[in-house]
Amino acid sequence: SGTLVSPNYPYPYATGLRCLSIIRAPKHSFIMITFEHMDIEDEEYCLYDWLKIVDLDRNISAKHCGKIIPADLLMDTTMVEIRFFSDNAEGGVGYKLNY
Ligand SMILES: [Ca+2]
Repeated sequence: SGTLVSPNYPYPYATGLRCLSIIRAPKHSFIMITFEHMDIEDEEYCLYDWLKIVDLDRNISAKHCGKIIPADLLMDTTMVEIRFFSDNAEGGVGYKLNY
C-alpha cells in the first residue's frame, strides 16, 4: 500500500508533465485504489490534462480529470499503471490517491 500524488502536490502541478507509475501486487490478490483529492484541468473528454488508470493484465483503462473524486477501484490484477499528463497551459492542484 502507499500514496501517490501528482508532482508538487499539494501545490499546482507544472505544465508539460508525462508521469508514469506502476503498482504491483502478488498473484491471486487485488489492487484497491481510493481517490482522496482530484483537481485536474477539466474538459469533457479529458483532452487537456488527465490521470489514467490502466489495468495492465486486461489492458482496460479509465481517464479522469476535473474535480469530481472517482469511485474506489477494486481490481483483480497484478499490475496497474498510473499515467499523468498535463498539456502546455492551465492546471490545478492535481491528485492524491491511496492504494
Ligand atoms: Ca493543462
